[in-house]
Order: sequence, then structure tokens, then C-alpha cells
Amino acid sequence: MYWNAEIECMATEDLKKLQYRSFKGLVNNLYDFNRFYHDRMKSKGIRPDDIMSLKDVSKLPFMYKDDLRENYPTKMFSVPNTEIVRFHASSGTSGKPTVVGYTQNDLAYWTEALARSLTSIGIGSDDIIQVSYGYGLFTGGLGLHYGAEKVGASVVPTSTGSTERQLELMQDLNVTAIACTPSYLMHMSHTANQMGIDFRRDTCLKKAVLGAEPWTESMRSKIEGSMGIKAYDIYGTSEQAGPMFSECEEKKGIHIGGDIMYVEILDPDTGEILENGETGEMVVTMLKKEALPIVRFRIRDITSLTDEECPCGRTSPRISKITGRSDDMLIIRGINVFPSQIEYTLMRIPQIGDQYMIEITREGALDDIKIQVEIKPEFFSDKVEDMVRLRAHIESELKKYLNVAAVVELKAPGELPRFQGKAKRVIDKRVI
Ligand code: DLL
Repeated sequence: MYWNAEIECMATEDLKKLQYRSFKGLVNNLYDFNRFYHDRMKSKGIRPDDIMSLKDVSKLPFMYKDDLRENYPTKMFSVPNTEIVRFHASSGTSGKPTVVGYTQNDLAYWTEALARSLTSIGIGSDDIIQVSYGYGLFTGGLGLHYGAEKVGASVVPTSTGSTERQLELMQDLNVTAIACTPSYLMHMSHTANQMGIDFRRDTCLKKAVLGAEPWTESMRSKIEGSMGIKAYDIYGTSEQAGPMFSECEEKKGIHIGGDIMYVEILDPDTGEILENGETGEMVVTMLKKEALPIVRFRIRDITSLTDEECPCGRTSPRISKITGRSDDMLIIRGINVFPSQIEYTLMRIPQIGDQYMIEITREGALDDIKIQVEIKPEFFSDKVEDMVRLRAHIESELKKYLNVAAVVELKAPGELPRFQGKAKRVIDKRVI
């Protein structure tokens, strides 16, 4: 089932024409009415007339998260306050937060994108969906809330926290789907175990819409296997609007509404635009945004793009699961490692539970990496030799797959911290 078949199944050539028309309109408008973009284009000697094809998009300057910080809170907005109907803000890792604003049309397109996504996952009026993303300045809660209402699902707006109560409501209201971060779902699963709740036996939960942080295929297998549900990836950033685009039931990449967002993939080292199928940093342009225009934004998320038709029949472009951010990459004794690779390796080891923490320290000139992993209750043992053997096995798997000599520390079930919003699993003591 499609929410908007005309757009979602549009021939690629027609979509490109539509994107070009939107782009032209956007650039003309920004040159005339947005001080920030006008100045950026001028400083690069670009005028709207220089954009004569979709390829010419690459002539335009990039924008960065720092541009939003420097123009805090609303100096990059294109419309007066009278047209703004909502703000969200994201705290980020350093400095001032970034503020995003929405006109009525911005909210309508955000909701439209989510309606397409939820429909593609098979969530609709028969579903009762618990939204356990944070409500408030974070975009996750309210975003999913309005998207789910749009497709006619019944929303249980629990936000994060009070996990035991959430689990009770889930049972009492026969909740069929949940939207939250993968780390919060794992926390719920752990709490459910402690309460003696078996998801298969005691709940009607069938689907989870998980995002806001990277999670790997092996994490997906673990969640699906242990809870008896199907888990789908949903992606977005506050600059784009919030959560927007998801996998369909085929789980073969995240469908991007090509009429809403134009994606380029960039080689972060050479600055070259890469071909479809090649992996690099995503650069996005939002084609319909009014309040806070986003043109060639260097998001830093790493992925690849395809416009091959999906088996679900949608022709909309797809990005592959985000493997991390270019600024997340750890360099350990000269070897590049993404936290997602560590997670992938750990989650394939059956004795390991779903929690881990990565700590990097520097002794003199050398980096050391310590990985704490929780062991599943059935594998946790008082016998020192068993634990020593398991630890050596995990260390050797990490060495084999990542070429990293990590020190592994085994933890009892429940010992590591849990997360209600985005998980923070890497502590880099080299930069603190
Ligand atoms: O995290 C919006 C969101 C809410 C997406 C709920 C999905 C579900 P921000 O707080 O601005 O917005 O953070 C955006 O989170 O650049 C990625 O690095 C990361 N991220 C979001 N979704 C995914 C995902 C929301 N599915 C930043 N996989 C992005 C990997 C993700 N990373």
C-alpha cells in the first residue's frame, strides 16, 4: 500500500525534472529573500541563472551545522515570526543549540513524509502505536505523533521514561507498534524480562520504528529474535524537519521522498560527488522548506544512494542504513574504526547481551580501547575460567574483524547504563 503512489512510484526521469524545477524556484527565492544564502552565493560568484541543470547544484556552496549555531537562534530563517507555528531545538555536542522553525506548510510536508513512511511499514488505522521518543524540543515524539495520527493509527503518547508503566500500558491497550530509539527498546526489553513479561506471550506488539541513532543489522536480528517483532529503521535530522524517511517492509534501504529532499553523496576527503552505490557523506537539500531553508547541508552521516526500483514497487531514491557519522570515526593506533563496526561484531557473539560501552584513553602517545560488554544471564558464570575464555574469544573476534586490539571487560546483566533517548556508548577520554 502506498500513501502517495503518484510521487512514491514516479519514473526517475520525471522525479529529476520535478527536483530541478523545485531547485530553481528555491535558489531564486533564497537569492532574493534570504540574507545568509544570498551572501554565500555572492561570495562564490554564483547567481541563480548559473543553475541550469540538476548537476549544477554542485556549484552551490555547502552549509554546516556551525552556520546554524553562528546564526542562532533564527537569523537563517526566511519568514517572519508571524508565519512560524512551531520551534524545535537540538542540543548537539558542543556550544549553542540549533533552533529549527516550521511554517504550517513545513509541518504539513513533515507529516506527509511520515505518513508515507508509516504506510510503507504497514502501519495504519488498525494499529495502536506507542510513541516513546521524547516529546518536547526533540523532534522524535511530536514528529511521529502527528505522522501516526495522519495515517489513522491510535497514538499512545508516552514519551520516554517510566518504563514499567509504559509496559503495563502496552499490554492493557493492546499496542501493536512502538516508535523509539533502539537503545530504549532494548532497555524496555530488559525491564520486561525483570517484570516477567514475555513480548510474544503477553503483548500484541508486532512492529518497531527505530531511529535517531545508528544501529546495526546484527542489533536488528537481536531485537527481532528476542522480542518476536519486526524492526524498521527511520531516519531524519532536526534540520530536515525531524524523523521523516524509513525503510519499507522489504527493509532494503531508507526511502527518501525525492520531491522533499535532494541527496548527494560526497567523498569527505576529496570533496568529489560520488556515484550511486558509493559510500560517503550525505549532503542534503530540502526542496520544500519555508521557515528554515536547508541547501547542501553537510550532515556528516555516512551512507550510499540508489535510485533502483525497490521490490515494493516504489521508485523513490533510497539511502543505505546509516553506518555512523564522519565525525564519529575513531582512529585507534592509526586504524580507522566506526563504533557501528564494533557493535556489529559484538552483537553477533551469542553470549553478549545488548549493552556495551566503548572507552578510549591515551597513555603517552598510544591510544587504548576498552570495551565493556554485558553478558546474557544464561551465559554469566561464577567460574573464572569460563569468563576468561569468553573474554579472550571476544577480544580475538574484535581483532579478527576490526584489526583492533581492544581490552574487553565482561559485565553482569544490568550493570551498564541504560538510555532513554539517544544512547551514548563512546567515551573518548582523549578529548575530555
Ligand atoms: O534524531 C530525528 C529523529 C527522531 C530521527 C526520531 C529518527 C527518529 P537530531 O536529534 O537532529 O534528529 O539528530 C540527527 O541522528 O544526523 C544521525 O547522525 C542520527 N540519526 C537519526 N536517525 C538515525 C538512524 C533526530 N536511523 C542525527 N540511523 C543524524 C543512524 C541516525 N543515525
